[in-house]
Amino acid sequence: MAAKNSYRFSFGPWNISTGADPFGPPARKEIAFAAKIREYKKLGFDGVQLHDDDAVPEIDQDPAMIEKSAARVKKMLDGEGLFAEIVAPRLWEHPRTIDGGYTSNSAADRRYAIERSRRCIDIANVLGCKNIVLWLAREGTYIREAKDPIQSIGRILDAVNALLEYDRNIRILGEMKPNEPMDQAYLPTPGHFLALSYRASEPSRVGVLIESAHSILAGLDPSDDIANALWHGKLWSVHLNDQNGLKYDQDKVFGSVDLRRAFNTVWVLERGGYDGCIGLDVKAMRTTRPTDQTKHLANSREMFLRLLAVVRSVSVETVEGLRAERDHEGLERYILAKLMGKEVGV
Ligand code: 3MF
Ligand code: MG
Repeated sequence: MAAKNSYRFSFGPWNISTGADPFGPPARKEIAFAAKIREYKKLGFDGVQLHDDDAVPEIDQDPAMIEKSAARVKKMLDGEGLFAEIVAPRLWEHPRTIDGGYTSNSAADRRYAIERSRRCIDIANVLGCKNIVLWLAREGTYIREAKDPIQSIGRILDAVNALLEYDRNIRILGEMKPNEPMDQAYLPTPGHFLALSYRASEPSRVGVLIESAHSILAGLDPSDDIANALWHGKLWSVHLNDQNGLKYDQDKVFGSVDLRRAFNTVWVLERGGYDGCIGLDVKAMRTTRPTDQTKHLANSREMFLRLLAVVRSVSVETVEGLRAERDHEGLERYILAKLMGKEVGV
């Protein structure tokens, strides 16, 4: 596969945050949406990932008003030379989706979740964006008995189909995560969602966004998850970040925990011909000072580009030769030496 020359980078405005966590109040002041948008170009980003209510905070108003507000955001993005890469319905913060949206036991709440997702598509259309991301945050349970697990899978498929039918041009990207906020999520990995995609009314419009930390939380290597989705021709976006073991979702700087894992992620994206945006879903550390609150984004982008240079310096012939010889120790040394940089006398 021919190497590409350049990648486009994206992130969501939620990645510039106050540092509030479940145990403590904000550590920094909230930055206005418009001010966040002005940071993108300075940081080397062109794509904006949005929730429906990032774009239109009063999401429960009349559809015509929603489109009007979205048009203002489109103007704002155009003014900065930015584009909307994805829009995601934020179903997990609304009182009517408290027990899940598509899989809620309440028929009225399920209807709300689908209606809300249609509004998200309306917003995406105004923004000129075709990618609708579904992070199924509350589609799961705290205790297994709380919902019917078989029926729930069918309900998620029904929701996907309802959205495909609502708009013939959009694509649905499942962003899967095994846990948090729920104890167990339905369809916990990209592989689960890919299986579902083939049962959708139009499988060619259903794919995935893969987040490194979510794969790690499921005990999987992000590069293998990514490879699987690339093989299916269904990797349409990524959230690169890092994660220190199995605990709450950390959204650390890309490559900051496991450089080799990040190297393999870049390798598979580059060599697998990935042509989507390099999305970053990273959080600043809680105690970061306001003046430094976008450094984690710049650092993650730089890590990607530096690892890309390393990937491109790896000789395919050398790797193939070592594979053919079954010299995995030699291959290990070759890769580690690449990651360590310049050879020094030992
Ligand atoms: C949670 C996530 C989410 C999604 C976002 C867009 C808040 O672990 O990763 O970030 O990425 O909602 O789908
Ligand atoms: Mg994410």
